[in-house]
Amino acid sequence: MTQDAQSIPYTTDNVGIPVESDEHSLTVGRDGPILLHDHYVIEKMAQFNRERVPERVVHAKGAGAYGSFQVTNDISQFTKADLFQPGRRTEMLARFSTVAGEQGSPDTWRDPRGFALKFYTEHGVYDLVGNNTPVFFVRDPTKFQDFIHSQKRRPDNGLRDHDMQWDFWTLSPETAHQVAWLMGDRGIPRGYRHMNGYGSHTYLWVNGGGERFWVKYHFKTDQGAEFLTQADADRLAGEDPDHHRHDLFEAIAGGEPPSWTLRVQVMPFEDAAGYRFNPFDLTKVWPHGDYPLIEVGRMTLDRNPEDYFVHIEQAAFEPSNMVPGIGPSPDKMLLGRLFSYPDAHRYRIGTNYAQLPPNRPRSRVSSYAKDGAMRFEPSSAARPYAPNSYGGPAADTARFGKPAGWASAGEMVREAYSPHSQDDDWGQAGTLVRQVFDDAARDRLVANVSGHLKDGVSGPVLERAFQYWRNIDKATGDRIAAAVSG
Ligand code: HDE
Repeated sequence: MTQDAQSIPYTTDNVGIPVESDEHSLTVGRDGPILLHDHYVIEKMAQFNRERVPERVVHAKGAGAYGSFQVTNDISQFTKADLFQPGRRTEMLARFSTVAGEQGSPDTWRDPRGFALKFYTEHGVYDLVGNNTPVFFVRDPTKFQDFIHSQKRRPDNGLRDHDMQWDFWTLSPETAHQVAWLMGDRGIPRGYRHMNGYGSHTYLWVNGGGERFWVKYHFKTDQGAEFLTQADADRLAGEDPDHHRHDLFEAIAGGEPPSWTLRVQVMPFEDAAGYRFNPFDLTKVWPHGDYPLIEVGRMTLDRNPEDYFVHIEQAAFEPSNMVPGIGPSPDKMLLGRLFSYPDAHRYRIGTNYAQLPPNRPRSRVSSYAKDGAMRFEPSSAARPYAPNSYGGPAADTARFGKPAGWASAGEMVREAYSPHSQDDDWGQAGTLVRQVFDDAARDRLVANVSGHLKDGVSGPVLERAFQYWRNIDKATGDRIAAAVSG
């Protein structure tokens, strides 16, 4: 024992009672039976059996850190949100993650990456829960669960299955844009510090005068966006399955805090109806030439969590946490998510999850919530009901009463979005492959896709996959078919 005995704390049980031994159960004589009243050994075994909370059903493997967001440009003409006011600095938490892998899966699998941000603002917690891609596979939440099922493990053999992945993708052409992203270089970032983040959805901003704007968030890494080749990723999956978690933790511990510059695209509220693409379709981007990027500020992550489970495993990010000046948009995927995340948190970490250290606001809570398992904050009101005449909280509708929303009307239907003039499933994917990828990136795309298709994809699905890629870009599709059939 190197430290002097005085400085080492004595072992206690969970309620602080000094224990008699770290190594020996209580028995009758040295060789006799263990006694039921050995409270400490029972506490240790029972606690051990209850260490796990359900892992996230998607985004189970990740890493996170605390930091702050500093506004560097005056964008108050677009939003009254407290954290985006000139000069404001806001404490925050970020968590990055893969999507399909379980908690023990390798960081370097090909997958979109979660880019979840929690801002502790003066008006409550604001969560922006995005990915490292500006688009997503599907555009209706009804298909999300099916999509995820096609990417994870089959119920019959418990195995992932490329045939199943391509069966879903080729039967759902709206996936083309995100699949082109996924199978390209951005499908395996070199590390969490070396990838961009996006809000992905279109959100609504409201300024102090009540004017509304549609916005898209872009967090550009200040470390430079870099990727891993499939071969490097496969090697690292074996050598260092926690490669990205290592990298983030050690960079911060080593005094190299990563940062990202936030810029937004702002669309005037009235432009949405006539825009050439459906601005609320999550499978589409807004070309930057249409709505250029405007700088907002910089997020810097400079503090590792002191306890991974407490601060990262129990972090509860929810797109429904939108503060005054920020609202949803008609994006059906976003609207679906507004229900799903709080539901997931109540199931995974309990009804009072908002009181846990990573989730609790830094600003005042004056809600009428009370009781529930593991509650440790007193209720805000001795008489927990509204309206009430005993000084309980009352909504300030003069300041916060106008919902951030839009007009809506029509019959109840189950149909796709109304198409805008240039809406289709292949165009933007083709633009990505032909104009954003260079020759070397296209070569790697062909190698990545053909390598994936060769691994277990059956005849009919394979033919559909070749046509899927030809619909995206004929030359690339032909190259993929030749590489697989070659
Ligand atoms: Fe998620 N997603 N998601 N997702 N998602 C979850 O919430 C869901 C989607 C994203 O680090 C879950 O707490 C639905 C898009 C991230 O803790 C769950 C739909 C985007 C994280 C859930 C989507 C995301 C999650 C699982 C379709 C990028 C991890 C555990 C309507 C814009 C956050 C949990 C963290 C986690 C639901 C689609 C990003 C199941 C229903 C699109 C970064 O509630």
